[in-house]
Amino acid sequence: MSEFVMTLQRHILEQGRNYPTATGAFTRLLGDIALAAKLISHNVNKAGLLDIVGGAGGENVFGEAQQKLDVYANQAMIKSLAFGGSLCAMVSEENEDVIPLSDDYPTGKYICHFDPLDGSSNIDVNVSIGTIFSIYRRVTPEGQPVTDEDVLQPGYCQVCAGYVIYGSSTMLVYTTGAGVYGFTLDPDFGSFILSHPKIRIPTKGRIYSVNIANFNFWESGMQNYVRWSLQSERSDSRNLTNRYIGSLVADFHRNLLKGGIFVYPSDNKSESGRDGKLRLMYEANPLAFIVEQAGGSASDGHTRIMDKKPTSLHQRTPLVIGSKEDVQIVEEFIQNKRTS
Ligand code: AHM
Ligand code: MG
Repeated sequence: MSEFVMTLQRHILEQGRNYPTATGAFTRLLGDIALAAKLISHNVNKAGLLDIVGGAGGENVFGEAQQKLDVYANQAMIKSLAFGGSLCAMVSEENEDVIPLSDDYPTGKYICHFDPLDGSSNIDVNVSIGTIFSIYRRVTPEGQPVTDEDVLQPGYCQVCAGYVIYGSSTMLVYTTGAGVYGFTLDPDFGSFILSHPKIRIPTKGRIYSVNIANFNFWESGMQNYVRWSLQSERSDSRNLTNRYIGSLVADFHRNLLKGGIFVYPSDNKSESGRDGKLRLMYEANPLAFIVEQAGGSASDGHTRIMDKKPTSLHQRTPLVIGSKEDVQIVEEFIQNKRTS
């Protein structure tokens, strides 16, 4: 064996060597996230078998307590992260407020925002779903209660972001600002093994991912973009192809590896549609950090996602994310700088 296998744990430790004053808290935190990912992956994989999809409550055929998978995933994240001593706050898409940490355990300087199981409409039909996470360092003094200043930091303050995709295999992809690395869970060893080092997204791609059923609710700029993408004779002579799973992590992951763009723009379907559908803190910011580290970009059509100053935990944002040149094209259409 010329090279020893690179597990996620070894990778985090090696990256930590660049920070001689590191306390190990961050390494522990990522280890806790990996543990939650394994628990969730295990349950996602036996979802049909154990009849744990569907409503929470009751027992399955084996007499085990049933839990909806998204409830389970949220609990798995909370319980895995709560006691490691690295965090001073946790924020979940599934909880309205900041999740309190028990006084019985030590706390640390990090804050973790997460969407425990994104793409929940796909749970019951065996389509890839994912967990997304984002880590910040607190800005107020340690030992004090956390404030909005700590939990509502802009995306450019993230120290780490990642996602886990529960697909044909389970993968964890993360960045700490020094490139993007993907690890595949080896079910035999129970370890995440480095399978995708230094992921780079092509500067332009062929794939565009949008929910075309919302066409009539979009602003004219977005409609013009899709009309343009349907033309066979475009000036860039690329044959575009549409791929939309409706599971953000899966759509994003495919486009990250193959090149392309995912757009969930603002719409006038409802009052809140103006802000799009996806959440700034749990979905847009972490994926924006990853895509930028891979050479792509992310915007709300006008502003870089990571420059947006959050005003509330569950704030929504329109999202244009993927290959750099493709994001630029969509921005030009959305800003009505071009119409064809
Ligand atoms: P969720 O957090 O309730 O699962 O919703 C987010 C999901 C994303 O995974 C996906 O990109 C989007 O909703 C799909 O929305 P739509 O069905 O409107 O196209
Ligand atoms: Mg979500």
